[in-house]
Amino acid sequence: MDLKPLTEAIAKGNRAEAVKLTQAALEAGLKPQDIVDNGLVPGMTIVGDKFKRNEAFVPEMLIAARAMKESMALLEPLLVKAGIKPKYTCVIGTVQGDLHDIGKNLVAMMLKGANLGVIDLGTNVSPDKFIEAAKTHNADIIALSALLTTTMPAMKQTVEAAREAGLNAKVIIGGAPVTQQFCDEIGADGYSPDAASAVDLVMKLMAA
Ligand code: B1M
Repeated sequence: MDLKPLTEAIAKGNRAEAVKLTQAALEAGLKPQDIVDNGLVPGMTIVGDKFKRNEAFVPEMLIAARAMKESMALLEPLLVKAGIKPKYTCVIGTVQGDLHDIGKNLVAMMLKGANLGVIDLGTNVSPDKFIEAAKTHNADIIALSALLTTTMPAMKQTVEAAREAGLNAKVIIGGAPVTQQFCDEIGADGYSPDAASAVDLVMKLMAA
């Protein structure tokens, strides 16, 4: 079965069509993992690429992510049953003192869209909470978001805490006031300017 129409339904955020085509793909005997990798993920990639080129905006991303979520609801129980887990796990949160979560949620959605396991710790997350969650979930990535210049130091503290704990996880950072220069200064493993590029960054770090 051709999965291109499913990819298009995700990219357009057409929930009903995405669910129908996911069901049809299952009935045609396709493996759930193949449906995720070759049907759903490419749909989110299309939206992410458009977002990077300023051809799509936050609402389009949210609508596509919702379609992906509904299709995943059909596939997830089957993936769990087959013992298939996402290849990489990421814990994500907005750093201590900071309650902004719109950008962080978009990053989480894009990472989920790329089929990563995402544990969202919410907002106002202390360095200790990040480290504890990274240990509990054996995270490959710790993703920190900050929207306030006053909370950027909490990113530095979290990077330091991750290093002190001897974690192998890569720490990535982002948010409107954050820059590559700041990333270099605090010794984080990577910076991404937007949610779609965060996926590229994670894939690059995991491949390295
Ligand atoms: Co606040 N706020 N806010 N705010 N707020 C800003 C950030 C501000 C720039 C407004 C301004 O003064 N012009 C300013 C910060 C100034 C500064 O520090 N330089 C500010 C302030 C001062 C405050 C308060 C202190 C106001 C007050 O109470 N006096 C207060 C702080 C509360 C707190 O956090 N402790 C506050 C509160 C709030 C609301 C609660 C009202 C609300 C947040 C609601 C929510 O998030 N649930 C809010 C909002 C909405 C904003 C603005 C208007 C919009 C932020 C946003 O969601 N943008 C913002 C002004 C603005 O940006 N125009 C402002 C959309 C979002 C999609 O973009 O989050 O940048 P962004 O995410 C992008 C990228 O940055 C990147 O990807 C996303 C998508 O591409 N990205 C990552 C984000 N995280 C990433 C992580 C990554 C990679 C990429 O890797 C891990």
